[in-house]
Amino acid sequence: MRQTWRWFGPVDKVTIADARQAGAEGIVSALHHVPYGAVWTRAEIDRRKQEVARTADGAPSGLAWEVVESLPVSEAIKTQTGDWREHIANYRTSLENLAAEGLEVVCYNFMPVLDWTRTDLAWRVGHGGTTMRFDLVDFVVFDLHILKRPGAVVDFDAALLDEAARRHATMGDAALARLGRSVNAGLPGAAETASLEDLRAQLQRYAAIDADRLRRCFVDFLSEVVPTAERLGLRLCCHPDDPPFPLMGLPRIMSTEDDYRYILSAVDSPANGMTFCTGSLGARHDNDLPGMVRRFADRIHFVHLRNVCKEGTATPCSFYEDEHLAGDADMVAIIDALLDEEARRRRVGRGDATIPMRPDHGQDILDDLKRGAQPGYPAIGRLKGLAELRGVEKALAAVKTR
Ligand code: DNO
Repeated sequence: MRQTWRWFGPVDKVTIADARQAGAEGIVSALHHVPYGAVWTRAEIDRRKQEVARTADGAPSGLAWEVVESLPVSEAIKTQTGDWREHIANYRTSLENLAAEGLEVVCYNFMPVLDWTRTDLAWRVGHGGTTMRFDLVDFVVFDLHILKRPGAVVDFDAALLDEAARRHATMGDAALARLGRSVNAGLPGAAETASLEDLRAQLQRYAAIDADRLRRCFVDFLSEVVPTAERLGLRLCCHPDDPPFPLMGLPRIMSTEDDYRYILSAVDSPANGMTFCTGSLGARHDNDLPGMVRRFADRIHFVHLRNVCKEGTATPCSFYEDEHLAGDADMVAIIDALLDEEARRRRVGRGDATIPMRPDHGQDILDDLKRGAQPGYPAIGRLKGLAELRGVEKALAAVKTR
């Protein structure tokens, strides 16, 4: 696999030089400053390429921007309202521009309103470092008592509502404010600190959109952009819902094996692929991760390797982000299946036989605790994850060639 590393651009407190020292071979990035729905121009794409190509002292970094994460799909497109047709045309233009600048792999997601969602961005783990956590009870407290979403009570059973009421009674203003900030961090545009009012307005946009309707909007979007991607030799790859279940009454339609099967066959093209995120998909017991790698193998264009530890056997459940080789997912079996797919692609002469992967997230350890990088994207925690994953890959590859 190609060992890549996510970089958020010059604002990222983890530098390109750090990525190089961590052993990354390529960079995953996006034009985070461009508003959703607008065109990514060649000039802006080129600027990011130049930023990746050099370290802060001007020396060549030896790294290139290899994967786009994400080219965002606007809420207008997802709901087919407002300027959605123009946004789709712009999406196609952005794909043209990315291809002209030499990029081939484009990750995106189709989650309404929220991107990833956690209730604690710095949950203390046994070794003294911190990690991100989704606590279902805290989330219910947020939904009922902070967001005060009308009708939220019908989404939860009596036992969970009781527990949330008890938890809420123990929480002071500071704890509630912190919870609100943690959930907000996963909202697109979180940098502009989306307010609760904005969130309520966004939810309102989805009042008449159920899972079936959202799925139709998704297929319509893909029918428009996948032919362009195919013609340009691009590989689009949809990231799964994180977490993989509905939140705040919003439908989520990329959470399970059936969800992916439906979307990949609805627009059946190699350009319509999957970002295989073990951490997101791994937060459900009914997702058989190594089996899914084998069944979707030829459409996996990008891989996020991360591991969660689930608490409870139901969906939804609480979970926290464990170390890359700890947690519930059988990382060795997953990497084994990915290496088999790479070998198969090489046998059939596919140009994309080396699949880009990145160590997804990492716990904050050692100096990470002082650096204040993007939530989930510390330098040392990810370096450690990448080192462990690289070791697994190397060992499995050696066994396979024996
Ligand atoms: C979180 C990430 C997601 C991902 C998007 C892809 O850390 O995995 O935000 O980038 O969902 O579109």
